[in-house]
Amino acid sequence: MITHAIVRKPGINFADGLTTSSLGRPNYKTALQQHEKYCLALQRCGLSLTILEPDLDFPDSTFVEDTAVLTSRSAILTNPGALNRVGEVTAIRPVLSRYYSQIYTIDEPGTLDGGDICEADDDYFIGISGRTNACGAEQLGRLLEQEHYRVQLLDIRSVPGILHLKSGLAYLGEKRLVVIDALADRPEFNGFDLVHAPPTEDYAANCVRINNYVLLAAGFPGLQAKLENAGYSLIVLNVSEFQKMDGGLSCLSLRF
Ligand code: CIR
Repeated sequence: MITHAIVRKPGINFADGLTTSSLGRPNYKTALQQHEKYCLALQRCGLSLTILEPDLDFPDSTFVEDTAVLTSRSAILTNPGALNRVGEVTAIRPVLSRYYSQIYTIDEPGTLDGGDICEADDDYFIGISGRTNACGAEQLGRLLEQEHYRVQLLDIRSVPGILHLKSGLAYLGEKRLVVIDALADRPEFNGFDLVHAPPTEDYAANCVRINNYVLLAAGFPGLQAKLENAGYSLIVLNVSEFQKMDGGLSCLSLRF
């Protein structure tokens, strides 16, 4: 059972963050409204929220997921792969220390973004991406193995169109993953049921199972129908302004 989430409101300079998308500049007011609805959805899933104020020093800091990896026993502070996001971690440490007595770090030359880490009960998939390097992935892998998780590294650097592993992968629980086609043949997923995101709906693969609900991005009817038919209770959210900044549903919170 997940009980808490940490979120950070987007700042007025949110649109100055990093992006590779060509969807245009996000509208700040709309982003704030979408963020508020996201927070309400987390509460509907039963979570109590720690809502952090905007941090104008870091326009991407609303994407809190990238700053830490949380297990049932420990918090692991990341070392983000984008230089202008590294400082975001400093502000997250005191927040996590309210909840975790054991805090580890990913250290240079290792880099790692939380968006590359997909937890699937006893398994962890770690993406090696443009942000997470092999050294960072191995550091995290060792920490997780100490906690008796099974760890698998996936090199996703040649997969077009995804920033992080979880841009194309989500765990639904009960040994079931949502995957984009470009990841569907990976042998690491043997033993899991795969729900394929329709080819034009890759963005929606970044959905989030929280307790009895699945959060899904609005505008992706194919994946929505598949998940509804499989019996999931969906909360469908418009996150268009975050998509413009290469972010999505999972990146907007740290859940534990
Ligand atoms: C970045 O490029 O770092 C941000 N604009 C988006 C981060 C999205 N995070 C995630 O998928 N976990």
